[in-house]
Amino acid sequence: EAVPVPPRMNTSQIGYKTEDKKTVTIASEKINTFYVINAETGEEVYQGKYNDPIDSKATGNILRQGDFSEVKTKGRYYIQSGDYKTYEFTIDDDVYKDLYKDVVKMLYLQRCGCEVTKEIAGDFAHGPCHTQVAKVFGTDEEKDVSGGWHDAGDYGRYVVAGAKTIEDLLIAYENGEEADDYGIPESGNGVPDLLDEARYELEWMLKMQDEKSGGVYHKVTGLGFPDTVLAVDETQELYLAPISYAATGDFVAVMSDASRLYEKYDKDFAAKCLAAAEKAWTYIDDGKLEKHRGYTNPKEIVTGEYSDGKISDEQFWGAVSLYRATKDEKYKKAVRDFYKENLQMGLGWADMGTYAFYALLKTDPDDIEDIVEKGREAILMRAEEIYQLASQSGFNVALDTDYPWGSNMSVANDGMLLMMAAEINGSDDSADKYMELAKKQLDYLLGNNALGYCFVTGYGTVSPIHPHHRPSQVLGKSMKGMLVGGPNSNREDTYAQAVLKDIPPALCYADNEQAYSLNEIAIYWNSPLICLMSAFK
Ligand code: G3I
Ligand code: 9MR
Ligand code: ZN
Repeated sequence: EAVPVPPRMNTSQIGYKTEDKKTVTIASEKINTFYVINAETGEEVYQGKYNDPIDSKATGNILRQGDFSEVKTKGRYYIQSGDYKTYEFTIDDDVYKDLYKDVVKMLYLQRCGCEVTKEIAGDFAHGPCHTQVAKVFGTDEEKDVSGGWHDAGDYGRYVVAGAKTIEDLLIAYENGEEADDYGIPESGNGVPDLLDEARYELEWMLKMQDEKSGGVYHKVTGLGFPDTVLAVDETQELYLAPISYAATGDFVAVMSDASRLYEKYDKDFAAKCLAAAEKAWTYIDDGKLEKHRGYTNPKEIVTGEYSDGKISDEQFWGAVSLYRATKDEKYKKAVRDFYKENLQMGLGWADMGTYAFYALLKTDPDDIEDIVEKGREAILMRAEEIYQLASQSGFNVALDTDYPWGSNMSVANDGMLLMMAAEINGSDDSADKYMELAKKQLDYLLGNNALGYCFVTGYGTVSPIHPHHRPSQVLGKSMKGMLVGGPNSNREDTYAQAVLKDIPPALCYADNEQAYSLNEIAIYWNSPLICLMSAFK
């Protein structure tokens, strides 16, 4: 099978707001000049020169970037250089409105255990799915854990993945995203939609806690991945996989945050979240830290493992968030006790250190100034690292030649980190530079990348139409508003291995429904995109 040749010139396929920084990338060593053309009139509105060539190992090409930020007049455009041109894009201040709404609504469409209505979901509507009780693996005990979001292209519900997703929504909310009109059933109820949507997952997560020990089950899935069927047709027996320290630490963190943020809207719910967090904390703070291990699948369960050998970051995040919510001295002490020099930084489902430090920076620092300072340094150091790597990439991203599974999440997460750095920085000129670069992470995801894909389904000129997403596969058309995983240079499915043998890292992608290591979708890939877009929409 031939791999399609990507276009040589790329911009965001959605477009830019009038005042945005705007860049185009061309794969060409020789061409020096580009022309911005009004697509309606054919008129040339701007002429610019490309920057110095970049020898891009990730793409196997020489790349050059051109800046056309000066074009600020609303309209429809494309850019031309010699025989090459970009897809058309728009310059307008409401250019992200519909896209953002669908990217948020995607989470509603992933809801499990309730009716997803025809009115909102169209052909992706369904009745309550996965309502059967689950067996606690290895016992005869049964438990109701209905609700939550389907994780991804499969129908598993995983706590660590859910926790990242929730946290991204809560961060966006705390930074001012309070809209209540995205078209979910709760829209217009006086509670911001991001909080309503996050609560759907929080309510499920509360059920995932073992009341006795306070520990939290790692996930609920069948023993194996479902066939390619609709959610209501996955009727295999569901199992609660063993309690894990990662899930429990994450649970403490998001429940603590929920207790702070829902207080204003629903005191009872806030109190319930705090009680659950404190109970879960007792499971972690058991005086036997040296015995804590990461989760691994029992051999009978082969669904997503979300294994993570390093759990000190989850536990530290729990301590920090509980302290932030309660201001209680005993949790401040826990912050110190659970702090480690080599905590895993990150905003992933496995590496939560950055969430922890970001939260810590918003907490009363008395007596823990040294740890707070370490957090600030770590975030700013990473921002500077992203900045350096991005300047050598040709597409303004920090991916080098290692494109991991879900590389689009890495890009969106980097955007989030740059926003955090801009916020905590203190000196304003680097705040501007970090915000500009954060915005460029969005431009990459929307088309300014080596593949010439807008990686959100249903948007842009060329976007995935065959995602690994069971409902889309069964219905034979893609659900809208989903961010796919994107290029993965490790080629971790048989399709990728067969088709992408000699392809450079940044181009290891195919819009094929079998290629789950490239073209799956996930709630926690949409969520950093939501958080990122909330600052620029
Ligand atoms: O940790 C290494 C890192 O050291 C190395 O630099 C990098 C190289 O690119 O790879 C890193 O490991 C990868 C890991 O994700 C962390 O990024 C593994 O190769 C990769 O196999 C692993 O992929 C995960 C995948 O499940 C397989 O376990 C994805 O992150 C994760 O998003 C994905 O999640 C699945 C669920 O299991 C099931 N539901 C769907 C969901 C989305 O695909
Ligand atoms: O559909 C599954 C997807 O959600 C996972 O990310 C992926 C990797 O764990 O596995 C997918 O399921 C496939 C399974 O691993 C192998 N047999 C085919 C399944 C569907 O393509
Ligand atoms: Zn379901």
